[in-house]
Amino acid sequence: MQALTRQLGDVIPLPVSVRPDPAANFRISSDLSVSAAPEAADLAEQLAELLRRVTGRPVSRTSGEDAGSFRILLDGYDKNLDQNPDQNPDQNLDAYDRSGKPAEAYAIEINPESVTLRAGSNQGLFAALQTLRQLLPEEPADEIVLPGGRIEDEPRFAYRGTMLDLARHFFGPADIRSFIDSIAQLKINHLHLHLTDDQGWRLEIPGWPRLTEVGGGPGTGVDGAGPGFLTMQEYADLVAYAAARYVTIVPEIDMPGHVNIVQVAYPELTADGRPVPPRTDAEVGYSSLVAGKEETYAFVEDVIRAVSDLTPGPYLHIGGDEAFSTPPEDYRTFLRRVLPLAGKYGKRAIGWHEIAAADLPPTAIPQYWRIEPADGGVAQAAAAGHQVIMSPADRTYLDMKYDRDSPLGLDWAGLLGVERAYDWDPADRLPGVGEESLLGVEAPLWSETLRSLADVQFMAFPRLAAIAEVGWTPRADREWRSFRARLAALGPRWTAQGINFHRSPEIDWL
Ligand code: TNX
Repeated sequence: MQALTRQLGDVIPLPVSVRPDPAANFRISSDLSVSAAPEAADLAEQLAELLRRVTGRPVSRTSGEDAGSFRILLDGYDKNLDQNPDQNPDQNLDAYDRSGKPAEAYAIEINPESVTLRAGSNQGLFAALQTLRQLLPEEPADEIVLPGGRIEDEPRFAYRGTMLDLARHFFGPADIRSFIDSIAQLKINHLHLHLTDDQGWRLEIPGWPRLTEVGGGPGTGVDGAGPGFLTMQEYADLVAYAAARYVTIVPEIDMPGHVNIVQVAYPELTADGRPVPPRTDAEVGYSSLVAGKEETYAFVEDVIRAVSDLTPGPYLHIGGDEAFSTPPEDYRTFLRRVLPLAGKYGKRAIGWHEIAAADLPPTAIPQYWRIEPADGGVAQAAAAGHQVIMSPADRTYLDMKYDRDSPLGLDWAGLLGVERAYDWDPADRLPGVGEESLLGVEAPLWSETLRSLADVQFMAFPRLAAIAEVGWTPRADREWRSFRARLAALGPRWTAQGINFHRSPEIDWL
């Protein structure tokens, strides 16, 4: 009996092309070795480590690209990355390689002699490794047989993201690292950190110490239950940790609304210069920076410069949502001054889609988050050539309750079951915003009702697996029944990893 643990296509997100060859299964034997190009040494070590864990056997590293039973091949120009000053191999997060192929494209070939991972970049090899991980058993096993055949794969969208709200409840570096580990396995490649809001400020900024002394201190967060902040060093370490897993951190500083804690810490930034009391309720739309005050822009520029300096990734999210207490003309004035600052410090601005009401620099990216079936501002931005990120709350908001019985979460966008998170398409969500306008999809997780990493996991999994497939797999290949069956098999893997996923009754968990 062959202990075939998985079929070749039992992977989330579903690969573009899966060609099984049942005559070519690979049986893991005692002499296991991994060979790789020197430029892919990190990946080789990760693979060796994974194999040691699931086989309980020693795994040797051999030199020479195609000498091992597991082979890692870097094809093409990428071998010369080191000679290219504008591409750092540790941070190779560009969406496309020079041949126009997505940088995450990869192939896996499994035959009786060997298992080969092949890609044009380390980023692609990392994606291949995540696929292979799902073809291996989740727990150590004596006999392991990998299904024979060939997978060829590449993403539909360059941007596949999720978001953690550190402002309503702070999650520390260990929790964030754990979350990064889980999302990277689903080929989610962007983590947006909502670092500031009315209830808290979670990133140290030079020259503005009270932001975190006050804004990260005791009693901050919703119900005062989520204190804490990241030092600059902790943030930089997290960015590096994410980059090593090909996850780009997208920092958000929310403005001009959602700034109550800023004005608690620095009353000179209120309209009349008078102090305001801290707030720990979950109301929105009552606070605003003052568009007509020069102090505002000195503050904002200091923050944007500091965050940009700490962030190697291309994006800076400036919020822009729910500025209900900012007069519309002030809102436009504010963004006319602030959006170009992202560019000044080398970043591409993302903003919640309300920013479409302002004059946008050509590279600015509106992120659609509402539940309405159409949005004139976003359609106009798309027509003007802007890329858009899709996060419609009724399909992607991981803080919505799964069903009426969900112990956590909100329901203003409706209940969001797993099928509902899966069964939609970003390219026909908004009229005038088609495939060619989409940078990708993101599933935000707001933390008003969350108190722990276990809560984060409960809300994110399994729905984030659905969004991961929506963002990666070609539309025509996606099918709920197939996804549902593959998802059932992820359950034991999450259990083995200690992930507190929601055992949704929509899935026949294994
Ligand atoms: C709306 S989504 C908000 C957040 C809340 C969230 C709760 C968005 C851009 N703004 O301030 O946390 O709803 O679901």
